Amino acid sequence: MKRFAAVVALALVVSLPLSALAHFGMVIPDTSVVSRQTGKELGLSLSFSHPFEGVGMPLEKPAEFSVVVDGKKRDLTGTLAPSEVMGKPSWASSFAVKRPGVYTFVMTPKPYWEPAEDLFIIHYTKTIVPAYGSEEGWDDELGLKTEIVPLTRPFGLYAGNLFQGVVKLDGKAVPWAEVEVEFYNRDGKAKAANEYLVTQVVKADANGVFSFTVPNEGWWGFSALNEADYQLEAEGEKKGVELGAVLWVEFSKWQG
Ligand SMILES: [Cu+2]
Repeated sequence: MKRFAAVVALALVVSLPLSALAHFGMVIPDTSVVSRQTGKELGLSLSFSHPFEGVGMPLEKPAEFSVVVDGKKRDLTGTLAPSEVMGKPSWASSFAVKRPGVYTFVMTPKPYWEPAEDLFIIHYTKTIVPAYGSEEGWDDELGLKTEIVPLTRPFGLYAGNLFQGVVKLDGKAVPWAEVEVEFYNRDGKAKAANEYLVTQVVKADANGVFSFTVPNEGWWGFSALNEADYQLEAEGEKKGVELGAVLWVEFSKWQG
């Protein structure tokens, strides 16, 4: 009986590919830096996806989408328009960046019920966009339920740079937090020789600080995962909630 249970458990593990686990909330602006050259109109794409594999999931209209600059928050939920990312329902927004500053865009999705993992998923997703030469406030903590506070300035980065951040949950650093890292394989050109190369994993240290050296240019997502201290109901039962603190950062190719 014990042996049978072990075989069933093994079969379950084997049948659930690693890739099914690495969902990422995504907030991808059409430029990582706003300048006179790019113009003030910034388009943003919000989705819930498997960024390396290009497999989308439907994203319900987020509970909130906002931008924080100089400690002030502006609600942009009303600007969200239905869109499509990786063939699945997603959302698009557009924001006019009129003044210099560091603009942090934050998506708070509604809880996503994932039957395959028997839990809800909420990925608090941030992307930090500087405008017109300003860099004040790139390391601000917004006070989200969970978030990655960057220690490396999260823009103006080269591929090959080391990226560091602190994982916070309820305002406190999370020792040994697990952070998943994934490349946004937008054109599908990147190939993974095996499934471990799709999502990479790093753990924070005793102070909640994680470090990762990014190998290639493009957008990279960092997702720190923690279990919520509350449950939500699905299928008539209380279920666990995975809280993700997601940060998207663009790395540029060295020129010259
Ligand atoms: Cu998924």
